[in-house]
Amino acid sequence: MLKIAVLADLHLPDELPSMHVKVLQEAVECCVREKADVIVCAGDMAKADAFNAAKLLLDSLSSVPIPAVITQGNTEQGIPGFDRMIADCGKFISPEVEIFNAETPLPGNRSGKFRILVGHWPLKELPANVDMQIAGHSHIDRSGNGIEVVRGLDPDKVIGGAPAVTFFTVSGNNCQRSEKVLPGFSVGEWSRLERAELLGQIGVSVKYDAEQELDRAIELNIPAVEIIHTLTRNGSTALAAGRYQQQTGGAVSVHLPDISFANPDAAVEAVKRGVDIGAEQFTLHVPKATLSELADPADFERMTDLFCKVLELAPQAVFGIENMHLVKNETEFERRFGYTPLEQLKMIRELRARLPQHRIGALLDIGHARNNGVFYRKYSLAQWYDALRGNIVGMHLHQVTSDAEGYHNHTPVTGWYHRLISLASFINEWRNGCFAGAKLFIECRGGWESSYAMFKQELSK
Ligand SMILES: [Mn+2]
Repeated sequence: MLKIAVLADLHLPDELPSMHVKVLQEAVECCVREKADVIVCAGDMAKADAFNAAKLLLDSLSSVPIPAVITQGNTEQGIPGFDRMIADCGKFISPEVEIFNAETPLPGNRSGKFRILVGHWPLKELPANVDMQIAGHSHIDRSGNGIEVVRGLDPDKVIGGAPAVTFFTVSGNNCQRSEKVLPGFSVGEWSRLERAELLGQIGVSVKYDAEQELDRAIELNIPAVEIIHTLTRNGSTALAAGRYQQQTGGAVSVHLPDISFANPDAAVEAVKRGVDIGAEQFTLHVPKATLSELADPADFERMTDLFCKVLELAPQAVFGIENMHLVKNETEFERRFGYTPLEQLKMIRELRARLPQHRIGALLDIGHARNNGVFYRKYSLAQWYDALRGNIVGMHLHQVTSDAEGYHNHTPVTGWYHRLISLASFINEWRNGCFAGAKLFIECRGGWESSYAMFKQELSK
């Protein structure tokens, strides 16, 4: 009998420390605890260009007395010298089983042993001279026709369940598969009290019909609502917001319009209307200005002046400055400001320096952080949480979907571990206190009902 442990798709970044490093340690410990005979890495364990991460991976694996077979994923093909680093990890032979990575030529003649091929990409069809393929890449578990795909370990990408080590126990021609989920990534581990606490942070973004949506929020006793500023022009919104606050004790936030040099006063009237309807919190985007418009420190100061003019109108309120995402046709260099955690923090720090009595922080739009062009490769969700820790006053959440036309924001949230946003990393950071009670507003096109119902059901168990 032989027990094989499979690690895959961790996407370990070079910027250490991070949640992913902890996952690596726990995954390796899990292999030891479960008495694996061999560890198989099915690719994409380290991010592209992440040389230090690749070294850390190999160091962790060599710190335990278990042999390893490692194959290269698409990301590792970009790490200089990775192929040489794993040259000794091309195969594993036991009396019963032989395991080859995709880089090692398969011996032509069969030895009669159970033969496993480890590749990053799942094959369409199993070659005749192989009994089983182990693969990663798709971040979701799949099993059939001898091709075994594992969901892997990345808390930002894992689909269908929490990050897991997959085990195969081979005995003769029989192979049993099982998963060991890593601790810390599932609300099922939480106490009833913790689940209720998170549900108490989940609010909704009112975008269409303020009266109808606020009355529904009263019915469902939703603890917070964010109202888009255009709806506050209507007198009936003020009445409905009053009803909502009175009957639920919930918090009202207003999403303000963008401030830009072209439209410097856009948010002035909106914040006044927000104060009138009793808003405790406001969301403002980072400045709607290009990098070149803000390059000169004098221009950045001029923009900060415009923001201060708005913030001064509501000294009692909390202000969340929202990150934005790279949009079509924008390049890394010719784009607007505010697509990285550092830019979001820069704006927040400027404002705090100017208005020390105000409460100003980050409104982290998780969906925008995910759908962020080239920047997603640099700043995964776990890295956003890390960078903004201690500064988050609110969040927006929607799912991101992709098709032939590209990525789409503001689609409904249907579960914890879905494409393209997996909330395993969020679950982990929530317990670390990263979000410190900040409200999480569901912000979906077409309404929040189904997404809210999902969270309510999951967190009321
Ligand atoms: Mn948003």
